[in-house]
Amino acid sequence: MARDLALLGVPTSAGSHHAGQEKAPAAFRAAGLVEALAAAGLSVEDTGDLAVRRHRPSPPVDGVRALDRVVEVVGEVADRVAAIAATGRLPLVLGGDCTVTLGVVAGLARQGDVGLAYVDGDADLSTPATSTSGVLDTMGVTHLLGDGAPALAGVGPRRPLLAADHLELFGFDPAELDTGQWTRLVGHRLSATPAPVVRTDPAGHAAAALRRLEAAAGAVLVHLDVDVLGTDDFPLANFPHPAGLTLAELADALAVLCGSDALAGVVVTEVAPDHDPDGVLLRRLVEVLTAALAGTTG
Ligand SMILES: [Mn+2]
Repeated sequence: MARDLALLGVPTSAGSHHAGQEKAPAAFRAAGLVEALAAAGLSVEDTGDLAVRRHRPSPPVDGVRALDRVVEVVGEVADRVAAIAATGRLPLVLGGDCTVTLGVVAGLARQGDVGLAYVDGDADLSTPATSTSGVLDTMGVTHLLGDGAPALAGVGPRRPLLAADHLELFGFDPAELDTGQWTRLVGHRLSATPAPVVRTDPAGHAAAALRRLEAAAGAVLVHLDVDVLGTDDFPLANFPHPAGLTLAELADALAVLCGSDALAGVVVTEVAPDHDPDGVLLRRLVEVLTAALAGTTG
């Protein structure tokens, strides 16, 4: 699989509950991501990082916190991703919190049609009107679907950024969704494969989700929020998800998703390096990512 990757770091925790995720791009590099990709035979250019945006406590306005900062970083991500994609390379984007994915989708959408495999411990279907936290990284899918704060839902070349059939929710913990989130999931007729279902056949369910995305869209972006992993075994994420997938289950699913001929990019979010001071977990994640991108899993 000859692939040219362009790595972009987005060190932001502006859209999160607290600081820490802004350290993730540097931690990925320290864990040897670039060298591992190259050793696996992939061509990779490290295009560097955007400016650091560390979380600042701020009161909610119209139900959301830090909207201006998040809109700013999302716009910068969109510009950089569009520039990478225009050169024919695959963006490998290292967040940062989950709002980074809005910018990746917006950037790829400038090039054409894109579908999204949303591998995440949550459905991120909170809304400004119903959220008790006002934290924007709990509302990413809401904004992708054109709802929520207009400044964020409108960051891309079209609104909604994604039609409902261009989205696959994959690996979320069903216990994390409140009745409002379930109602929006069903109301949009979203395709959803929660963690207990993924676990029965990770590769098979990933293949089914991929087939649906490839049929609906010309290109497929893979979003990986590491909180899809069970945090009792693999406590790398910002927010704990005890009922998440094992790393082996994720590896099987990710290999299928990243094996798509329509793969248009990968974005990894919510890594909290402070939870992994020796980099042990991150090095294991780097192995999984590298194998998935190089097609060498199993
Ligand atoms: Mn998320």
